[in-house]
Amino acid sequence: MKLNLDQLKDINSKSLDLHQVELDILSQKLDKKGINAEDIIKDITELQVATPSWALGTGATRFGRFPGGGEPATLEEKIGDVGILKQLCGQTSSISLHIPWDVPDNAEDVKDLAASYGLRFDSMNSNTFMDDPRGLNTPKGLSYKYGSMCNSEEAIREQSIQHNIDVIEYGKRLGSDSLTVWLADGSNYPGQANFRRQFENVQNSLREIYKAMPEDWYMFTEHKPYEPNFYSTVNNDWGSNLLLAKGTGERCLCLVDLGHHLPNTNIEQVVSRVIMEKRLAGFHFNDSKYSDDDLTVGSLKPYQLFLIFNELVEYMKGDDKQANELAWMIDASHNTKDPMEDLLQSFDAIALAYGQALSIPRATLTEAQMNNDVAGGQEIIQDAYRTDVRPLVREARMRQGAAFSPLQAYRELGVRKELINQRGTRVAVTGL
Ligand code: PSV
Ligand code: MN
Ligand code: MN
Repeated sequence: MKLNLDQLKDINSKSLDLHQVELDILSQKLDKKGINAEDIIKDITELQVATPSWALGTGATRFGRFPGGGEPATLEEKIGDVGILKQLCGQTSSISLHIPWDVPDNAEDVKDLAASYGLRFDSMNSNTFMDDPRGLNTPKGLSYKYGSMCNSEEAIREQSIQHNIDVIEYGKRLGSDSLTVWLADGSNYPGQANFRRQFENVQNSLREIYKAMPEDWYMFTEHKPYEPNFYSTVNNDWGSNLLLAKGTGERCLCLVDLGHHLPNTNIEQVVSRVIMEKRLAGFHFNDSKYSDDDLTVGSLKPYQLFLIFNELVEYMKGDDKQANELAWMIDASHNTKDPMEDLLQSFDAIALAYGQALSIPRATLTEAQMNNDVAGGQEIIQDAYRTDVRPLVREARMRQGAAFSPLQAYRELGVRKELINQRGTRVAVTGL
């Protein structure tokens, strides 16, 4: 399904009068701080965030699932949904696949289909946290119940290495250039496993996978302190992640998933440290109140998101660069919302936090910091956070032919209804 751009324009036209007034006032306000609104609009336009294939279907908890209908069942349909998101918000132009959930039957055809929507393939995600019922991630038929790369059995470690190599092969054919490795590996009870032995097994396995990567590929390792193992995980925090990355190779980088930190962790400081070591892969954006990644980006801790972007903007506008482009992705799944609506809200929240961080007068902030002006520094940061940059985000979208309000346009155009008409109310199990 492709949207009718004229209809989108008509919907936008209803909001244009007031929008122009708001945009002018904001531009003048920013100008007073020495900030050019046009520059921010350009930067927002360029920030493209990947859509994960597994966020397009309704998520679940272990207590149940409440799918809404019209969900994509095939990789082709998932690509179609990302195409719609791109038309609506202009902020996503790639899709990230999870193998074995998204094994392409014919990678070349799938690549062409994506290109017809203006999409490419972002990082490839391997999956050794479950045994695929079809055996697609267990080439030797062995279970990952007690871990994959950390496993005490060599054959299981070899199997998980092989699975990752298979994922690289799919990715090569699709035109991806990175592999994301998230491991569920760890233990559920004290005494179950030896921390050091597990870590060394994972480290050695990652080195084997790294050797199989093309020379222009990156490997991203993703840390997580709990779940599905609840006593210990091998890659538990950014420190372990950095150790693994450094022990693996130059092109192994640390991915930061916002839902994978213990309560009250200063994530923006983690980001700063990892950047300092030139090992930041990028992000899995989401939000959470208690744990993991199941709430919409920016829905609970928008100030934290803004502070993270503050660190990122400092890096992006600075001279001391890493060799890699940062990888931006959403990683969330929702039990009670239309997944497409949730993604549109997420893209919006990311653009807003980025726009706010771009509106910080950096030289003035540095001056306040150098003069130990504590309240002054805080004021500068808070002033940027309290600036309503929505007119800039809307302008960035409309200049690309996308929607003034993507969520409103999605509803007015009856997209979900149309998808249900086409696909029915079937339940598409896309992953977790
Ligand atoms: C694990 O919680 C995670 O964040 C990893 O990125 C997985 O690939 C993703 O969720 C999907 O389950
Ligand atoms: Mn993640
Ligand atoms: Mn997660």
